[in-house]
Amino acid sequence: MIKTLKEWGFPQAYQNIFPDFIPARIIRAHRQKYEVASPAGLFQADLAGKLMFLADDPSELPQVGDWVAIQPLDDTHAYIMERYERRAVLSRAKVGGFGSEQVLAAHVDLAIIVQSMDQNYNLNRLERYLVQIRACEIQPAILLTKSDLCTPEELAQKLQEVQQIAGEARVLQYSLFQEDLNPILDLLPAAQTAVVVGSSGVGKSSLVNRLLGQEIMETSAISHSNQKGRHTTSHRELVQLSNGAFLIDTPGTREFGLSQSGEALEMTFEEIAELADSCKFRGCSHQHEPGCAVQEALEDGRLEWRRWESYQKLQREQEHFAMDKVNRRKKDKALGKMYRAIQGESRKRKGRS
Ligand SMILES: Nc1nc2c(ncn2[C@@H]2O[C@H](COP(=O)(O)OP(=O)(O)OP(=O)(O)O)[C@@H](O)[C@H]2O)c(=O)[nH]1
Ligand SMILES: [Mg+2]
Ligand SMILES: [Zn+2]
Repeated sequence: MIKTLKEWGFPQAYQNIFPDFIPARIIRAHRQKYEVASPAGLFQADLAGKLMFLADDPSELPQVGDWVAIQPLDDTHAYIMERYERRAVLSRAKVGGFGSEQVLAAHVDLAIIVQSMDQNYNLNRLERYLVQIRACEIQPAILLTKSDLCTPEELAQKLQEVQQIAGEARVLQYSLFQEDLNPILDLLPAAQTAVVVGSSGVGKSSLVNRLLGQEIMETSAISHSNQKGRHTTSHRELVQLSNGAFLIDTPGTREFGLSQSGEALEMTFEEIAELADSCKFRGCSHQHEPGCAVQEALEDGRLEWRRWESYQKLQREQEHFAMDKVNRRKKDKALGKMYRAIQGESRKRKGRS
């Protein structure tokens, strides 16, 4: 429960924005049922009508991690009256969403990408997470779990491969049997918020429980990770560790679609961006042009084919998302126009009768 707002990282600048209500943080969200923590205690909360109607996009609705202003109804129930403006938001492309995004968590400082060192281990997928997280302007870190399932040689190799693609992101290993949690706790300063993301079964909730020192999150009885089977965690949830840091557990993601662009792709594939700078032609597509530094580096092995293919795939995906977004906006606009025209027509008719 919130003791002081400062300990919870409530931004100073928000202090006098909604003076009639109590500030609270969303700790659980399931469809439009919320649980919030506030200096006045924990509440089950519903959205006030205004918030529901004003949201022209579901991503505007409060999500786990959001700061909101509440009006208690009694000791256990409240209405969410307002949502404070968001700092960093972790989002992804909505599956089949035609260029729309889904917000996974709000006011996030760090995103820990969890991958287990069994069949879940996949560098392309790590790169996808890195790009999207960086595009959201959130600091990424990588945690390789289930290190007990690897031989020491495999472990060393995987750590090295991941270090190579991680850039400035911290890379850590973890196993349920590991005693020392300090390297992970070092990532999590008091009052900061980290979200754990990754496929189902990689051990996200087990880790959160370990860090809490309590079995709060439900975890799977089967220890192998899967991407197709049932998810154990069904909703996102925010908890506070005894060191004062916040952690958001999330259900395993099957698809972590790219929804943003910007510098994140170049940041994640630095060697490709550097090579592209020395191509002979500006605007080189790195396919068949003479003097293409990328093609040369691929031929002499300085650039890995896997990296190049992964980069191209993510780039295409970003472009598709941007295009879908433009098309969806156009369609929405056209629909809005049609709707207004129909309304105008019916008003005219009413005026006549
Ligand atoms: N061998 C081994 N098993 C682990 C480790 N960490 C977690 N597990 C097991 O992996 C299984 C899945 O763990 P969960 O924590 O439920 O996975 P999750 O990532 O939260 O999965 P979802 O909630 O479905 O997204 C459980 O049976 C854990 O006991 C580890 O370090 N080593
Ligand atoms: Mg879980
Ligand atoms: Zn080129």
